Amino acid sequence: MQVLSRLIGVAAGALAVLMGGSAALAQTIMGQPHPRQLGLQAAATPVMEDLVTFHDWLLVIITVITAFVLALLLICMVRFNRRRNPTPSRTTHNTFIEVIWTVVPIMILTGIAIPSFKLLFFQQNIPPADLTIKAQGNQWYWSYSYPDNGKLEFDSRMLDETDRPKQKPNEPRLLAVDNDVVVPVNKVVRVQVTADASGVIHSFAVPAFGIKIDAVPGRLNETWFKAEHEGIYYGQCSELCGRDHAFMPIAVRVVSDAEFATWVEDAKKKFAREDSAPTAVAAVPAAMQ
Ligand SMILES: [Cu+2]
Repeated sequence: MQVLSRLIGVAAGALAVLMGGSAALAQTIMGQPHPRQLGLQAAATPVMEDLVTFHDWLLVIITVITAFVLALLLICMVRFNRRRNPTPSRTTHNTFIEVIWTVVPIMILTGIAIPSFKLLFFQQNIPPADLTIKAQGNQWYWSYSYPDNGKLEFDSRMLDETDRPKQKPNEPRLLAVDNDVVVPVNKVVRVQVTADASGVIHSFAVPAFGIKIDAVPGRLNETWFKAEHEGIYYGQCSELCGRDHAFMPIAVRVVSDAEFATWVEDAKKKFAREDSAPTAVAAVPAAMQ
């Protein structure tokens, strides 16, 4: 059933792209939820591709089991009800059936466990990274640093509905931020995740990348992604963390190597200037109306 709904979801997405008539729309649909979406967001990393495959595999198994149990129930209800079968059989024990109902579940569980463990190792073993970024959850915004690129640090706050239409009118409400995290395409990016030492637990999650990892004060968690398509990918804090939990989105902009190099140079100047200037304590973004 869900396979069907996934197909409908994909068809609806394709239709939206055709109606919009632009590749840009296809790209935006990739990294964010879209109207009438069913199923998962489109995969943008090898990990998410495997997650989707695994999800679909489980769906097949669940569907077969459910259909089989339903068929057995229906057969029992129709053929062995009191009216049609007034004198029930007293049969107990059937070695063949007992072996079957022991062996088949073992085979099913093995068929789930093998791809599941493979996927788990794929997610957990971080390959040699081309770039490391550090994401810190604060109350209630994310801040990012690029340890490979010197002192490059900045905050990323959600644009409220006063600023977003002016600054980023094409980006979605509640997901657009002032400063995106920028990463190069087709590069392994290691993400170190933590939270403000005096703060609370957050969770760094980007659905199209298949990553979700807790940001815990005083601990450094690690995950990785390798985005295979350029575009903007949105995520949200996925740990109930307090008042503005719903208003601390994550926006990752995946660009070409050349664009990334240019961005790093510009960002160094931009954020260095902001750092050196005497700054007032930035206001926590107000909750949306
Ligand atoms: Cu949070």
